Amino acid sequence: MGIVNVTPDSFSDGGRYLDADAAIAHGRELLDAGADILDVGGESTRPGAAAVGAAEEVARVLPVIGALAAEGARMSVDTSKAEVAAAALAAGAEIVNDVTALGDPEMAAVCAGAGCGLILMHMKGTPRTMQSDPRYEDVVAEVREFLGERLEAATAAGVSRERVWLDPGIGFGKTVEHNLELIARIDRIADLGRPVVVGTSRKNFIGAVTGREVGERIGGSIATNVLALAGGAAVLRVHDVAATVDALRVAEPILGRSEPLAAGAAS
Ligand code: PMM
Repeated sequence: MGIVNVTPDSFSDGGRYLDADAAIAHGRELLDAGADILDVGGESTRPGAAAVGAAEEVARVLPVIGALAAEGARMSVDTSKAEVAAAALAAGAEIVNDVTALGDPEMAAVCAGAGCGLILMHMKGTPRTMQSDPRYEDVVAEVREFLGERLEAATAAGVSRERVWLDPGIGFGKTVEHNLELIARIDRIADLGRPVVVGTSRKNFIGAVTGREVGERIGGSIATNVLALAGGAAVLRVHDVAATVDALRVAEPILGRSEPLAAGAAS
């Protein structure tokens, strides 16, 4: 899954693709580099980020989704707002990537009605507050329990279980140690029985471990993605698609996996 952030302030690529044409061109590049899905987002969720209104978010993502859908791209929309999700689905997105796991009470109905894929992610707190001293008794158990509970909430609200993917939310209300532990135990999330999405790309914990600036975290990002794959992750959300695809091409046969990573719809 290649990341297309149409935002002024995302932590690693904020401002670069705010212009629709630049974002569309970037999306094409990621597809050429081997991405199966583009994750298009109009609101930054980096620690401390300010919220964006629905109208502004729609104005950012819709031209990008519309243009890339016309070219046959498979896309998720990275939004926590039902209104934005509905507009993006109408414009051709097939998956809703909701980092609040149905925080908007209308979101499940939108997804159930559209029959789209739905990514439910764990976050402790909100982007504004989440990195101020997050604590868990047992981070893997707590994230697993939350995701299992949100999966049940989604299905109770009419979303087909087969359309849901789960994401431990690396970097969302977690210390460096929490993130490393979650990546080490992806198998515990995968055993909930749904495909697992993992997003580690260029995140701060990689900087904390390597001492590298955001643009120099590709090696650390690839290490986490290969290990997440080995642990049973199905979808890897990344900025550096070409290098990650190379790494996975080598890792997959070693792990005895020959299927493309994210083949078919959210199933
Ligand atoms: N991370 C970010 C944004 N959206 N969605 C999912 N499902 N999982 C993630 O880990 C995730 C996400 C923040 O990263 P960015 O600012 O590079 O987009």
